Amino acid sequence: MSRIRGALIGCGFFARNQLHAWQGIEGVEIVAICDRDETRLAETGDAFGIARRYTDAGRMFDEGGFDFVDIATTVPSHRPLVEMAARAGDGAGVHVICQKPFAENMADARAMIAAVEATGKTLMVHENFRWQSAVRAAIEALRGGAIGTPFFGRVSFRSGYDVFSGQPYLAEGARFIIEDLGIHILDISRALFGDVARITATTTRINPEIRGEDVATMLLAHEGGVTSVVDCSYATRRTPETFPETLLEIDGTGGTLRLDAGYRLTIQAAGGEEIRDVAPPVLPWAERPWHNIQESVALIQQHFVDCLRAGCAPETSGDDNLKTFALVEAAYLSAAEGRTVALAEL
Ligand code: NAD
Ligand code: 89V
Repeated sequence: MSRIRGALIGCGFFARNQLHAWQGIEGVEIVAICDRDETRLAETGDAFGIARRYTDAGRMFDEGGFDFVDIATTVPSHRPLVEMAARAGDGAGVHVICQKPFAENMADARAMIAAVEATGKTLMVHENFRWQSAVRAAIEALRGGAIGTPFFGRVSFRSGYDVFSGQPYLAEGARFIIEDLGIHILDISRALFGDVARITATTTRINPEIRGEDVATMLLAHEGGVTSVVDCSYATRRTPETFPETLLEIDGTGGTLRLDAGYRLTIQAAGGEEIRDVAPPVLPWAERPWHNIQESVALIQQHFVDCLRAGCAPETSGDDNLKTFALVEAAYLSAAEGRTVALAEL
């Protein structure tokens, strides 16, 4: 596969990061964009020099001429758009990237995975936090055995940053922090410690101006024996404000790993200590403090292209991400019913 052509649906708040990142990936061209909102469509097309523009995704798929679709809309449209992508080209389908949260419920997620699977095309969920370079450095150190076998982990995201001005829909849903942000942090825990057998969660809402929960504390029993705490808050006001950093505390049989505020990675093992600055680069189109997330967008999209070229499944394939999505559903169930939930229940 030499030149890869893509189309993007959803020209909103986050899509511009994806479009900038595509511009930096060799051999890829975004040939068409779609948004129901004509103003956003025109602004995005002009900003990125994309001439083929659609307000109707069905029409875009009918006219075709691209190998993959990058779905950057919010969750209610994910299932219809993924199924449209699978029906494209008289059922031949196109490769699909879909933003998180992948689906509204487990049944939809399973149907979407099955639809793409039937075409033999690649499906990747845009679950980018595990691709943040600081998080990646920790994942690689752990997988490389730097602290022996892990037995405890804390994966923590606590902030008071105003995410609602850029993404007003976050204040409106019955669900907020686990579905939007916790999903990333749960996925990092899975990337570090493997799949999860049971979860116990509590949630609360501190900010009276939003509908959903803005604090969640989750205890995960991983199948391999690790216990991890995944804690998320958008009600934590302190300096320094660490948005959007995920902090890590991991204890292993041979040492400890900490990823502290300011992207400082400390590994203590075998009587020694290594401290590394793992701060992400600020890409030319990026801006602080989002540069951390923005770099991970470029990295996950490069990974998708590498997988297409190599003919292998992306790390966050539909099947893989179903396990992260199940953790979200299980966490809400646990918090609602005040009990530990086995993932096998879902
Ligand atoms: P947004 O509301 O700003 O943009 C979504 C756009 O999609 C809108 O312009 C809307 O008109 C368009 N749209 C919706 N349904 C459509 C349809 N059927 N056909 C054509 N256009 C349609 O949302 P956003 O903040 O950009 O978020 C989009 C997605 O990205 C969400 O799922 C969100 O959770 C996710 N997100 C991910 C990250 C990350 O780091 N991975 C960060 C922010 C947002
Ligand atoms: O990454 C995200 O999904 C964003 C934010 C960092 C604000 O939670 O919605």
